[in-house]
Order: sequence, then structure tokens, then C-alpha cells
Amino acid sequence: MEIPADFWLGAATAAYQIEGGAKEGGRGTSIWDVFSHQPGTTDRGDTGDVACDHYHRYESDIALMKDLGLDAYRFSISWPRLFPNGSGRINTDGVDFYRRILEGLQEASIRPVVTLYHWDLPQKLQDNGGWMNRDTAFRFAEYADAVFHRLGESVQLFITLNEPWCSSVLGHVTGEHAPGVQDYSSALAASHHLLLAHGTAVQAFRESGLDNAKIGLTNVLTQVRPASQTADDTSAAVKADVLLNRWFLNPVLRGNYPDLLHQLGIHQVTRQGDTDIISLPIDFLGVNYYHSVFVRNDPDNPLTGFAMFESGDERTDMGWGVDAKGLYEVITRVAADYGPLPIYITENGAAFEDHLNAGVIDDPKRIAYIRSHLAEVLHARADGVDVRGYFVWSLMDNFEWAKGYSKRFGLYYVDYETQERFPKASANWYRDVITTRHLK
Ligand code: IFM
Repeated sequence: MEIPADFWLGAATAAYQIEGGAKEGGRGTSIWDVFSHQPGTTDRGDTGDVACDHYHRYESDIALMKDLGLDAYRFSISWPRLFPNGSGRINTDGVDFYRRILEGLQEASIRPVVTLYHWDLPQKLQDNGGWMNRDTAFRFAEYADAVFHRLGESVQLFITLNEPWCSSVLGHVTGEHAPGVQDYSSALAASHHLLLAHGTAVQAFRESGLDNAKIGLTNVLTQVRPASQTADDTSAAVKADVLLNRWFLNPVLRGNYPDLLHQLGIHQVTRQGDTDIISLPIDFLGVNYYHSVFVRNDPDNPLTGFAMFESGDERTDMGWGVDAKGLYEVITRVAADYGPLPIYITENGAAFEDHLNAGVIDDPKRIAYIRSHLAEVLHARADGVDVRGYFVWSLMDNFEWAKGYSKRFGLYYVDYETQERFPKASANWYRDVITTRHLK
């Protein structure tokens, strides 16, 4: 399968998951610093204090990207590294750190794709209610504006938020992510303020006059299928699709929340004019895809009224089913329902157990996963979906949030004792795909 020359092949990371240097260079504290230091929140008590030490090793990490031949690299900026208190005085050491990364990428001819928010909210803002407080959306716009003005010149794509579904649901319903709140009406408020933050950042971007870059939002999308064709299961699947996908697609791309969100009470936090801001036109949609689910009606589930099951026979180390076809389906569905709209697959990849044997890591399951999913993306493109790039999650093993360092998603294996990086077989395979622009 040939890969078109203008289709970007990249890899992705996020600040808290790789940087470390948590107390260096004037960085402030984020909600993940506080959360991960609370006993019982992460596997083995792991934290991102050191992570992959990318803060000190970014130059050699860019050399790894160059060696892979990446067309583009997606990374996130740590908000508390730029604004230790969330707003107010900007930390110029933080700006300089990201400027050096952007310069390094430019020298390596790798296009920078920058996520503004990948879950590391400054703790000072959390102390005032975090995303549950409407004011946070406007602090985000100030932070975004500072990034556009100080770093925007060499960035190709800006992503406002990564997976607001996770910040809302995992952070405020289940509490398995920072800030660890377990309250469903707080989650509704957080979700709306996150989307408002997205919209105000888009507004700031348009006003910044940057014309070299484009701006969009990244949602994690999960293909949903009914467990049977009964009316109960099909309507449960429609409901699950709203709660997993359309909650964060409709307001941005259609300017209104699905009815179910109104029934749940979203109007209690929305103000007149909000959806106009949230739905300001974006240049592209980022899609993160990992798995799909079957949905069955389940009246015993008091919160949702349905139960979800993984699709496919094979499971990744996260317990997620492998379903490459689901990626084809999800992006063709988004293109049909919300398009025309350029799409980038801003994350896709798999955690599997890796074993380092004399410097060699054989990871055939990861290669098979990436190959099958990338093939479906190219298939969708051939069928007319305007999909323009694919980013493997992740460039290297890193801090997998509540799972700590126990799950490895990387193309590069990280030995956390020595911080040495080793290319897995999947890295060598991906390099070959990029070099030949051919998917075997
Ligand atoms: O590691 C995460 C990433 O931060 C966001 N998307 C999903 C990945 C795997 O869980």
C-alpha cells in the first residue's frame, strides 16, 4: 500500500508523561504532581517527577525522531512550566525550553504539532475549582495567547485540548485521573468549561494573526456497536455514542449539545453565547483511537443504563480490544456526519509487555497493531475521507497516568533506571515504512 507524499507520519508524546524536571526551570505544580503523590492513585506510587527525563534529554530525543525520519512530532506544552501560578507572570525559562525544542525540530526538518493542554492544569487554578470554575476557561485563553505570540511562528498545527472526555469523565466522574473528583455534575461543568476554553483559544488564535499554523481539537473517539439488534441494545448504543463521542463533537462542529446532555443538565452551566464561541470554525479535527466497544442495555447500571464490552478477541496490555476496522468506521462516520473536515489521527498505538534482551526488543504485536490501523486510515483516505496524517502513540515508553510506568506504548523502550532508549522492532519497522512510503 503506497503512502501519499503529503500524508504525515509522526509520533506523539505529552509533557507530564515524558518531561520530568518537575521542580526545575521555574515550573509550577500541576494537578498531576499533586494527584500522583497521593497514596493509591497510581500503580506502585509512580509519579512524573522524572519520567523520561526529556527535560534534559530533548536533544538526543530529537535525534531519535530524526533517525526515524518522522514527518511530524506532536508534543504538549506544560501550562505550569509557562505560568507557574496558572496566570500572571510568564516564566521565560519555560518559554526558552520549548523554543529550543522547536528549533531542534526545525533543524531536523520535523514539523511541530503542539498540544496546549494535555491534562496538566496548574494546581493554583485547581485551588480555585479548576475546570469546575468557568474562570479557568479564560485563564486558558491567556495562556494560549502567550504561546501563540511567543512560540507560534514555527508551529504547524495547534491542538487546543487533548481528549476533553478524559479530563471530564476520568478526572471528575470516576476520579481515576487528576484531580480525582467523583461527582457527575462537576464533570458536566468541567466538560463545558473545557470546551469554552477551546473556543476562547481558537478566538485568540484567529486574533493573533498567525497565518503559518492551523488550529484544531483532539477528541478520543470510540466506535460503538450494539451487542444485538434488539431495540433495547440499539438504543443503548445510541446513548453510549452520545456519551463517548458526540458530547464533545456536536458542540464544536454543530454548535449544540446532544439532547441527552440537556436532559443531564448541561444548561445549568451554559450561558448565552457560549456555544457560538465553542463552535468557532476549526481547521482540523484530531482523532485519537484505541479500541471499540459493544454496548448492551443494562437497567442495573444506575449511572448510564448500559454496559460496555471490548470488541475483538485480542487484547492489548491495557485490556482494550484490537479492532482496526473500528478506526475506519469512526473516521468515515465523523467525515459523513460532521464533514467536510480535515482529520489527523493524533494518537493510535498499543501497550504490550516488552522484554529487553541484549538491547533487542521484539514487539510483533505492536507492529501488527500499528500496521493494521494505519492500513485502515489509508483505506479511509482512499475512500474519500480527508485524513492527512497519523501519529503513533507514543514515541517512547512513558508515564501512563494512573498505570504509572507499568504500561509501555513506545516505539522506543525506556530503561527507567538508566534513562537509556532502545529502538523496539516497531521503531525499525516504522522507520522503514516512513523511508519507503510503503505499507507492507
Ligand atoms: O497515554 C495516553 C495519552 O496521554 C492520551 N491518550 C491515550 C494514551 C494511552 O492511554
